[in-house]
Amino acid sequence: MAPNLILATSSRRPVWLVAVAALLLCLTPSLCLAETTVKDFRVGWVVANPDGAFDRPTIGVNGQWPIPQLTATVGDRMIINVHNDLGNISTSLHFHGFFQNGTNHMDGAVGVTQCAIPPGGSFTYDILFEQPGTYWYHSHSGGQYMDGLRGAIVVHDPAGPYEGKYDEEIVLSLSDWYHELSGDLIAQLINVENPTGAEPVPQAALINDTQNLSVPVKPDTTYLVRFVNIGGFAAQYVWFEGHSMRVVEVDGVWTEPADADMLYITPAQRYSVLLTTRSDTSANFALVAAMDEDLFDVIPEGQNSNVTAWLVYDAAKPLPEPQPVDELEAFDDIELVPVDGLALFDHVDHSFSLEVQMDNLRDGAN
Ligand SMILES: *[C@@H]1O[C@H](CO)[C@@H](O)[C@H](O)[C@H]1NC(C)=O
Ligand SMILES: *[C@@H]1O[C@H](CO)[C@@H](O)[C@H](O)[C@H]1NC(C)=O
Ligand SMILES: *[C@@H]1O[C@H](CO)[C@@H](O)[C@H](O)[C@H]1NC(C)=O
Ligand SMILES: *[C@@H]1O[C@H](CO)[C@@H](O)[C@H](O)[C@H]1NC(C)=O
Ligand SMILES: *[C@@H]1O[C@H](CO)[C@@H](O)[C@H](O)[C@H]1NC(C)=O
Ligand SMILES: [Cu+2]
Repeated sequence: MAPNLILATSSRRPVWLVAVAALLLCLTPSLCLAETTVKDFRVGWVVANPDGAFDRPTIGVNGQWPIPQLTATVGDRMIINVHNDLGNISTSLHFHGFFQNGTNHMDGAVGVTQCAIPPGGSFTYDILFEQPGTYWYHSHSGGQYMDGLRGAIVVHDPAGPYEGKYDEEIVLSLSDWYHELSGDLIAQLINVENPTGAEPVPQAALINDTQNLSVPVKPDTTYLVRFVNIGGFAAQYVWFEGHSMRVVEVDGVWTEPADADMLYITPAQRYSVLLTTRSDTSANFALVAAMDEDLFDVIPEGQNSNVTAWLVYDAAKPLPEPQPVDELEAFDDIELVPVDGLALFDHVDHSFSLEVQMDNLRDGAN
């Protein structure tokens, strides 16, 4: 579509020029809804304690943590002026799941597609949201996002197949929390003392970067619940007590509705589900996320591997302790069918084999 092309190639054009272009597009009514938002993000150290253990240095935006959710509609453009106020380390932002066609230098992968933003430095990200769905953004400098620089992105889709089929939207992040800073964790990971490459194990699971979250809901209401795992290592099983889910999106792709009782969501993965609430408000219900313990080499003492949130129908009623489930058996995502109906390619023209091996370096580090 012409308007998208104009905006997509505009990263080096002044904002006023884009504004004039947008104004001209308003002559075609359906195109004039696209918005350009300008944000200033000062990335700096704050202190946070999301698992109730102790305060630790955490990376926030404009003095706040968790960092803000980015919300847009397909066609919107967002200009984010990032200033590195961290003082002692460099940073970057990566917008996970976006193709960045023609804007590779804004992809945030430090040392691969862009230089790091040094302490005291600035960089402007200019993002055109052309893909609908649930995404996230995070630092792509070392393992730094595990220190907190990670948040959800939602791109609304007025032409989407579920438009009008739900009443409200709920965005929930899943993540893992470490008591040590990422620099120390990476040093443990890539180390001669760790020849198997076992990853450091997180101390706690979090929902929305906290524990014991209340999610207010209304009866007889259908919600589009968007889950995004913004964690560093742990995949999580997720389920609602007393409610079932219909999966409708995975990783920015709309799917035919698929019934699910439990999801398995790996770091960086996203799922949207339709959830219809009950008609009566006589009780509240737990929503549980459980880290997949099979990934862990050791279980740290006092680890909070399960985190609970609640669908709160009535804040005056108790928040029930979740019941243990017999088996962690998640929905099989191979069953999902994309709504776009694109046919599979039927044959292979060229194949290349790559042999990948996890091995030790000459100094003994994995
Ligand atoms: C969440 O609730 C549990 C159980 O009451 C408690 O141990 C934990 O400290 C709470 N978490 C936070 C962050 O307050
Ligand atoms: C950077 O500063 C933070 C906050 O003061 C501190 O906790 C951290 O250890 C420092 N990191 C490095 C690599 O110097
Ligand atoms: C990327 O953008 C170019 C130039 O606008 C276009 O020709 C190409 O089809 C795009 N590629 C994809 C995969 O969308
Ligand atoms: C959960 O976090 C998202 C931001 O990622 C926010 O939009 C939402 O309001 C939060 N939900 C609750 C119930 O606090
Ligand atoms: C987390 O929940 C699962 C499912 O109920 C249970 O099997 C597991 O024991 C729980 N883990 C902990 C540490 O309580
Ligand atoms: Cu990512």
